[in-house]
Amino acid sequence: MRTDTTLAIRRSDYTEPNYLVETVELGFDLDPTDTRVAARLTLRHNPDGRANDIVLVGDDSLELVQLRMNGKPLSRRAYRLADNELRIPNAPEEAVLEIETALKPEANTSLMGLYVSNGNFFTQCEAEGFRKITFFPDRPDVMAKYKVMLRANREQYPVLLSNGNLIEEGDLGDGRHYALWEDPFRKPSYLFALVAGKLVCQEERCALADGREALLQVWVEEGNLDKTQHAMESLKNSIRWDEERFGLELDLDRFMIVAVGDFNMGAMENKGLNIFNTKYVLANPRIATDSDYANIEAVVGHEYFHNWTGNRVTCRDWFQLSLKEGLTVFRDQEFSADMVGTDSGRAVKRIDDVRVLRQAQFPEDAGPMAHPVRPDSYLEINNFYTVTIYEKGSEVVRMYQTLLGREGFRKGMDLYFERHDGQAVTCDDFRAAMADANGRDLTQFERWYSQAGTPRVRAETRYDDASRIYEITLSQSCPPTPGQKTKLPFHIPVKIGLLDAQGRDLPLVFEGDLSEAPTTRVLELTEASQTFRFTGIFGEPVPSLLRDFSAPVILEYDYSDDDLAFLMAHDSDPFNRWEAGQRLATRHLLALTRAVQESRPLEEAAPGVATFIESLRAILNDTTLDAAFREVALTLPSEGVLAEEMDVIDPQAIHAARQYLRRMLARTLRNDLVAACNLNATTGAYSPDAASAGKRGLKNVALLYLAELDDTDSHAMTQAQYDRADNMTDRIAALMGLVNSSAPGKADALERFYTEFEGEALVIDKWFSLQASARTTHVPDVRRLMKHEAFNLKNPNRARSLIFSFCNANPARFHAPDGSGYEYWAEQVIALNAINPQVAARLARTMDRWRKYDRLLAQLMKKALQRVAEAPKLSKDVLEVVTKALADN
Ligand code: B3K
Ligand code: ZN
Repeated sequence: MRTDTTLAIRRSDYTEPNYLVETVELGFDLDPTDTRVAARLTLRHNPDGRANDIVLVGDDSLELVQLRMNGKPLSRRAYRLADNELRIPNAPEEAVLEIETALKPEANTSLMGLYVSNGNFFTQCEAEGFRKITFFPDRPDVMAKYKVMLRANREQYPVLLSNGNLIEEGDLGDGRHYALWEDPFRKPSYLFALVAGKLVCQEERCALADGREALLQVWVEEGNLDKTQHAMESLKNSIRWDEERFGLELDLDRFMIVAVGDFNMGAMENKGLNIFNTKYVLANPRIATDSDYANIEAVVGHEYFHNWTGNRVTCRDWFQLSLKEGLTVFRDQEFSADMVGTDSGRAVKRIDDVRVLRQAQFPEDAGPMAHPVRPDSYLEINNFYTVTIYEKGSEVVRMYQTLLGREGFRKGMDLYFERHDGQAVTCDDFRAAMADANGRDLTQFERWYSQAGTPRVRAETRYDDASRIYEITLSQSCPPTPGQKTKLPFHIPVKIGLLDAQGRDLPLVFEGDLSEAPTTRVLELTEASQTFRFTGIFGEPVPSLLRDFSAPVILEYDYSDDDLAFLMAHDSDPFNRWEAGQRLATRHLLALTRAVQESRPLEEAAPGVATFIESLRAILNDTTLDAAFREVALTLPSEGVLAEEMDVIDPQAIHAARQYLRRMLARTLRNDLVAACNLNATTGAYSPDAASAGKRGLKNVALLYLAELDDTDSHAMTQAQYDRADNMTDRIAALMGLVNSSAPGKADALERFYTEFEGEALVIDKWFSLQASARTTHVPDVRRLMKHEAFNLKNPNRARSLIFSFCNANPARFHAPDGSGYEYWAEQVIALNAINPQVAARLARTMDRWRKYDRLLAQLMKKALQRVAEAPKLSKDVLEVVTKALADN
């Protein structure tokens, strides 16, 4: 098998570019089968660069039609073109290059570079897509000013968009027209974008804090203008929020969002011309759920916030990706939290974010693709747009705020922009700004960037009755990860509180420092082990540790069941209140899982479970708590999170145990659940605001518990909600209840749903996804759905809705003991590899944890991985993932 490690790009190999590009003029003659691109680049030798070689990169798919330097055609001997590199040796200090390339956008199924989606042109250049358009020093530390001329048939492509300001537009005769765009800001090539086609827009003028006015537009295909309002509101809220929270203003006169149905990721922050997956733009109550609304707000915010964190200050090289992504995720998380406003609303947002981290990033950190927030090497950079770079990266940024306080963090941000506006910089530069603005030594904090793996923090406590001293000893360790056997201690902020017997927070006085007595403190753990002493503690308290999840670690403490029930009922930190419930649930679920494995009766397997359900009853009925909080508190840890808690993963046993507990809960709390459904019915016109969404969320969690009973009452209730629903949130929840049951109306509901929404691609995605993750769906059913007329492997949303949902969100069926799920997976990875390597590589990641499964499953998984590894014409993307999965380390 190939292990092309020599192809790896290493962070330590970084060198400055030989040449800098001052200006880029691009002329596009757009045609789906033969697009011509004329590029005119002015280059200057970089004093810090090494040789006088101009080095440009261009993809295999590019045809080089013409190449001229300083007005003269370059002879074939004056440059070298090999392995995607165009090198002009001994070039002059200043050079004007004119490059003409020919491309075939319609044949481009990778959705990188210039491609066609539903007849319209779009680009995606991050990370290395610009090289599919022209030969260029396609690296983020080369920043230039762009002027872009677009020419195309007017009837087919009435709208022509690119970055920056529209300078001129007009007719070319012969049925064609043109538009000339100029971006006043220097930018790296990955932020270039163009859009051309039949599109319409909703637009608004928006007053900015400095008195200027900006034109905001949301562009969509005809027929979708009834679905753009929420994106527009989200954009305006984002603009206001960044002004208020960070003093950052929109620097353009015009800001555009364009929705496209074929897109590899969520969205892209191209300067002034954000391109979005339709999933994160289009919404109205008929087609979008509450979480769609929330996601749209978050992604619109995220891309907008990139305008400063990413675009104005960008990355020196792709190893620094988290510099912009971790920071921008942190910013979008804070934005969403501020938009909810209430303390408990903020906590629910925090809980949701931590759930994602645990569900996806912790396993990544424990698997073969584990990498530091600032990786050291890669084969294919697209494989590093990971939950580690994004979500763990955001946690790392959040820790600065926890350590420095909100104001200190803001000072650090201000200094970062003061120093680096217009530059391409590193994660070290960001850390230096935080340290210098606050006079803090953050040297050790660097290890969060360089060491992979999820640290474990073990807490031990001791109470001394005589001296009234309470001691907390924190010890940290971090498991080995590929290429990193041993780790040095991290700088970990551990936020804590202590609860007295009545559940009240105690003042926290450090031994020897009576100056302050707050009820929450951030302990800074920097050694392998440290002890913190609190004085004046009358009676042994219950510790509330890692409040608000103050660091991305696994916290271990020997809580008794009673302690956890107590925290569940009293902790003033809503995150830890939720966390206590999750710890208890996990404990019981793991006990039940073991009983399933050993064929012991489940009734006796988890003795404390009845008490736990009573604690949940109290929360369910506590109307002083937000509905959204009650919803998350009632949600059991997912099968994936439970799997990570086991030494050897047994998906069937986990599933059986979780189902058992869900049914038991439904039986025990039946009346309370029915009441919750009734009390939380929302009336009047649909609104996606947090309070209404919270009510629907609680009601639907309750409904889905009841649906577990699979009896005539629950069938009737679910069917009634399905029939009456006037919004997608309620409708899809009811459909899920029906599909996972034996309700007589289930087939009919599925069919009606399809017919009603046939024209709404995003809803049909939900229809596929819901079936793919239903427990009644087995491998043959997924294969059958693949043959459905609406299935299309080339559309990433559709592929994700069926294939990914089955492989990643239906563990009990995917891990069928006969290995049929794995065979299906291998076939799909291989098929996607030929179409879209990025999407294929994402799917390939499903097998990351194969070594953790029981021996029989692991062998079958390994076989499937080998089958993929040996497939012909494997992309670098897939090769990297499967090679790392199979490697011994
Ligand atoms: N920066 C883009 C991601 C581009 C992915 C390239 N494979 C989206 C975002 O994080 O905002
Ligand atoms: Zn981003």
